[in-house]
Amino acid sequence: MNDCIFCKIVSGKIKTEIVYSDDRVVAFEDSNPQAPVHTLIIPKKHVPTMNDLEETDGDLLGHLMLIGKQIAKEKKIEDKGYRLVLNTNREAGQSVFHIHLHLLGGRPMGWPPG
Ligand code: DGP
Repeated sequence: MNDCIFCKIVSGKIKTEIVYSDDRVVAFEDSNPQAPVHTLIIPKKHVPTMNDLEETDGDLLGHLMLIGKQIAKEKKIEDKGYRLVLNTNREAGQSVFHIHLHLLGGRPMGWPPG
């Protein structure tokens, strides 16, 4: 999508610190971190929301989660704890309409989330 910020990060038009990249996903640091570790893992293909995923995207979604786990290990928060969060639509706080998994950690977190 031409006007999608995250597609521009995928294509390299917008420069950001890339933490991980492969043929299907890219991970980079969130520009407005909410925790000491706040990394976003996104699919390279443009999918606006969770609601747009199809049965055939199951492997992709699983891959996003597994890369989140891998980065949590690299950032040494795997034992203390971390969250993998995927906001869907406005009421849940989604502001960028290209799905992204938030990896959050490095501090204690409350529940339920605000
Ligand atoms: P959400 O509110 O769940 O849609 O999360 C969007 C996140 O994306 C938010 O935490 C800030 C981050 N973000 C938005 N634009 C950019 C950008 O251009 N670069 C980076 N690195 N992060 C961005």
